[in-house]
Amino acid sequence: MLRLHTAQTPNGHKASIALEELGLDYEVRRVQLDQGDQLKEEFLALNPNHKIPVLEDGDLVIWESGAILLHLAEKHGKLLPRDPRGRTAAIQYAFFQTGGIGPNLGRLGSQLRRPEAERNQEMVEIFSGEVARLLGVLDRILADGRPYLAGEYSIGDIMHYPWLHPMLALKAPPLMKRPRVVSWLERIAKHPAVERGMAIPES
Ligand SMILES: N[C@@H](CCC(=O)N[C@@H](CS)C(=O)NCC(=O)O)C(=O)O
Repeated sequence: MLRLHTAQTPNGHKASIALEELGLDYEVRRVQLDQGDQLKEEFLALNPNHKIPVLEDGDLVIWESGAILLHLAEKHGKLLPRDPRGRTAAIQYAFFQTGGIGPNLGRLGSQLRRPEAERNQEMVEIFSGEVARLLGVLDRILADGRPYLAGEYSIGDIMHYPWLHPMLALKAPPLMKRPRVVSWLERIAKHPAVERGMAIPES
């Protein structure tokens, strides 16, 4: 039995995209973050760090999106290249996302969602500068013409997509300046499982 505790957020979408890519049957438990469901004892028993996504796979409980995707990919023998170098590269890009685009775009987004007068302009500049720099790093990685970060489609790509999707949808200038990154995201978007994963949980 697979049960995904999730919400309509980029970190939640990483897990639902991976589950859809693998064609697995799973139950979805919607966590209402704005109502504090994640702080309730029942949820803290699953993840003391009070964050989605959480995956229950039988009696195994996994939190942290990277750990969830790695577990699923290893268990089902997909979304990780078979050759050891490619496999290591895919894991490297997954970790790169959790330490890079994730926290920086997350903190930038939380500043930009505030009314302008309440924003910390210094923070906005720091995080937007770092996001622009990380887009440049992705651009350099993709400069050799590889279709996906680790050569073939992997958890490294899935980890990035839901975070960069809003920038793609908004045609955000720092992203549009990086046509290779745009093409890579558009390539990922064409996977039917990505569209399905992005729609979970249904509202
Ligand atoms: N490093 C974690 C981050 C997860 C995360 O930040 N989840 C957010 C939603 S995108 C959350 O549940 N926040 C609720 C809270 O912090 O109370 C992961 O990759 O799974």
